[in-house]
Amino acid sequence: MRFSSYCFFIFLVAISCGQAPEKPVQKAQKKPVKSQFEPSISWPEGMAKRKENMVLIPSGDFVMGAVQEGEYRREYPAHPVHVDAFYMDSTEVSNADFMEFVKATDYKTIAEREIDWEELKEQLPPGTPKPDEEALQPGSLVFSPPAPGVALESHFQWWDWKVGANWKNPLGDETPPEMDMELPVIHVAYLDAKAYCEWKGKRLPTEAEWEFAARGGLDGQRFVWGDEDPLHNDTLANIWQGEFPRENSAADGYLERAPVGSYHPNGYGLYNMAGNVWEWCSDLFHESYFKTIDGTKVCYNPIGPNTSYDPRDPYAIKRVIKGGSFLCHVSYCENYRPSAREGSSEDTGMPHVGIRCVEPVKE
Ligand SMILES: [Ca+2]
Ligand SMILES: [Ca+2]
Repeated sequence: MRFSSYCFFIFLVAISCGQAPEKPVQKAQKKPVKSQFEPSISWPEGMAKRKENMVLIPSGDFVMGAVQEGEYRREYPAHPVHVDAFYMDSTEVSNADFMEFVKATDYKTIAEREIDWEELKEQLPPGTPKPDEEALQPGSLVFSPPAPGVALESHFQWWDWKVGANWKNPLGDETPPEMDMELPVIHVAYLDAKAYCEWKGKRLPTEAEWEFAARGGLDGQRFVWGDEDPLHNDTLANIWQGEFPRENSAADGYLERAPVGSYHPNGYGLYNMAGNVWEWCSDLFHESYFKTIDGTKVCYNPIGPNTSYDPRDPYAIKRVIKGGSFLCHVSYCENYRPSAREGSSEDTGMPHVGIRCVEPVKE
């Protein structure tokens, strides 16, 4: 078991509105990425378009990746992809959903387990000194806005390791607050998310499934609702308004998480595919994965690369996360676009990363 939550703390490596910006803040007109590919969507006949809290995502072809110039390097090149039909949870997994799982199984998330130094040091460069015992107690990372005047050259300045932080106690308070069961579960690692989905008889989406579903039938658009920039409309998604990471006006109604099912759903009836909390996918994260794909042919149901590599954090094994979170703002990152893709260490829970499951369509 890796414990890269702690590696993350040691090496000052972060995700999300949590990574160094790769492109300048600018809202200039950008040119569309050219594609000769014609998208298509086909609804399977005789399939229920809804079941329980899931919606049917039809099979279809789409252009995966950046829809215009100027996005992050890892979103290029855009390429044609086909995904088969599947059902997807219409909302992020809530605390109530996760509580049901924990009560039935006595499951402990990784953030609730002791950190084994012997295991941890295998993931660290030789000679890394053993940290204080306190730092090896169960915990997770919490968002902590830096004080005025502090330079912002490192995202380390807004992430703190907090003993006792976990999905039931997001800030690691001495007296945990009463849980809001309608909020999306957080501080869950990929391995926790996978365990939850499997218990439900479901699985995590592939990155291709997630992105196809997020587009909601609007192929070639920058956002899940179309082209309107959420900088100019506070009703579209739960993201950050103001100057990241110090000032959040919460003009969209939420400083942190919004209840699952908030805001308008996308074209398939999926809520919060942009913002609120990131969502785990099953694919390993490789920064250059798209460059290895033959874009002259349609790629059928891709499941991602065989290896993980993030040049910003080369020691970690990462999985793809999609959708961005309440911490995303274009002044630092713009990860609430459906083509945006990030990697997060598979054994690391974060206060802005959650879960959404899918289920195959049984013929
Ligand atoms: Ca917000
Ligand atoms: Ca989300």
